[in-house]
Amino acid sequence: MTLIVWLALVPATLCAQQGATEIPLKYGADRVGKREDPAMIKFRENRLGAFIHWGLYAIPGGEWNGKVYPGAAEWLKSWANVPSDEWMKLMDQWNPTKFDATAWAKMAKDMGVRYVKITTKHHEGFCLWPSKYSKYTVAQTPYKKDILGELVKAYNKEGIDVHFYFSVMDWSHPDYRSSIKTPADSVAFSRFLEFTDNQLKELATRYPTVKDFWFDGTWDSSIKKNGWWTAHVERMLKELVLGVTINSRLRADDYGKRHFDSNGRLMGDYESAYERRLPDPVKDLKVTQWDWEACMTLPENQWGYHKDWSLSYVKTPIEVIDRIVHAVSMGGNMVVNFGPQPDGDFRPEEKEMAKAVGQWMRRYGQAVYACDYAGLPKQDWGYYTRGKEGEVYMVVFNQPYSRRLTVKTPKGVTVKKAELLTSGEQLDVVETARNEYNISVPAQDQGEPYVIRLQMHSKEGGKDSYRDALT
Ligand code: FHN
Repeated sequence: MTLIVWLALVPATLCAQQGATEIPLKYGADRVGKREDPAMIKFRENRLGAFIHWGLYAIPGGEWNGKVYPGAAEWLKSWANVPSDEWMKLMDQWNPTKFDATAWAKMAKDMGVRYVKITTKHHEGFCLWPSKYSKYTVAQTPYKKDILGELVKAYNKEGIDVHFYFSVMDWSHPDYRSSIKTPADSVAFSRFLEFTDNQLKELATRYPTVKDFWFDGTWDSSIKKNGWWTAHVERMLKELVLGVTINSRLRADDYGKRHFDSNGRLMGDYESAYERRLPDPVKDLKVTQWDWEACMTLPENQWGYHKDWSLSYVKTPIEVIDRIVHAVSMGGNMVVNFGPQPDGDFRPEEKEMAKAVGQWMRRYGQAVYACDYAGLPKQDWGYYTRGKEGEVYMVVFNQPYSRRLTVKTPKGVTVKKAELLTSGEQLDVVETARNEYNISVPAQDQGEPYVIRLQMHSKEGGKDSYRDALT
């Protein structure tokens, strides 16, 4: 049996379906299992993305009328109870003189991200493109220009895919309802859904290179009760943009069940519930059955620009890299958030993080891009990933005092060779017990998380060199 065959068996085992009674659904999952077309494979192989949260909220940066609110800056309108017409006056100050789409794209390229998710419209309702369906857009600001269009062009020029974040919940729209209590609400909300359809069609046709729509603000009961509409949006966008991917957060089924339908099947193309958290690498292996994407902030919970980051712990670049690799080791993507300043520049902490992640990715990206769950039991030193050719990487975050890294293999699988990815230094491989090995750490301290490439062999029906204990 080849190593690849052994690895291919792992998800199949995990996928075993339980024989539950099927609930008939009109608006449930369109598919069972992962999409395997070229666009989805590209989405998956990209593995590392950046999130851009940029809107009017960047201007007050968490402060309203002299009071600093510690909550997420993009929710300030809600924290400070600011009426929409007052909030929208911020548009008069939207003039990001330092905004340079080419520089943003270069920074993303240097960081090693393969895609960028941009907030076309966040909950506040301000549109980064000149939508003809709203008066709250970049076109009505002193800046005037189509920010989204500039970014799509610049990122694509660097070979970076662009994904559109879109909040269905829109605090600026008079017809939005969080719940439907009266027939009048129902009429207003129908108008709102039509407006949303128009904006989405506009985005899909104005920017045809868009690769993904990432929906947010879909948790209200008004939307959950209109599962048909979420299924319709997915289909509509897929007809407009060939290969486009859609996150699970958009969807609700006939019974208002979100992400996974009433039969437990994923709706949309990938699970997007992992926000500021990750699956447990030992207990949550079920996530390897579907595509998924996690997103993270640098402070605990700030997506848009907040002027005072001292209010929260800010993650170090190594912690960011740890989360990226953790996600990939469980078959997911990671998206790292940026909240640009109102002047269009990035704060120094974000620039430093992007630079450090980029330096690491240039050395070790081979163990991240196009990699997947390796099917080996988790060890304390870090994470395994598996490359497209079946090669296994050990990404070492915790260097043990014993200077020995434990590797445990399934029955019949042996470790033949271990080498340091950067220099090719051969590391000792010692078989210490049945299906258990010690790999020596590199002679020199690497001073950063490093990667070891393993050469493994799987023998069909081969005999183990240890006798089964008859106990
Ligand atoms: O409320 C938003 C939040 O501001 C941010 O955009 C995140 C990103 O995943 N999504 C929502 C909360 O789930």
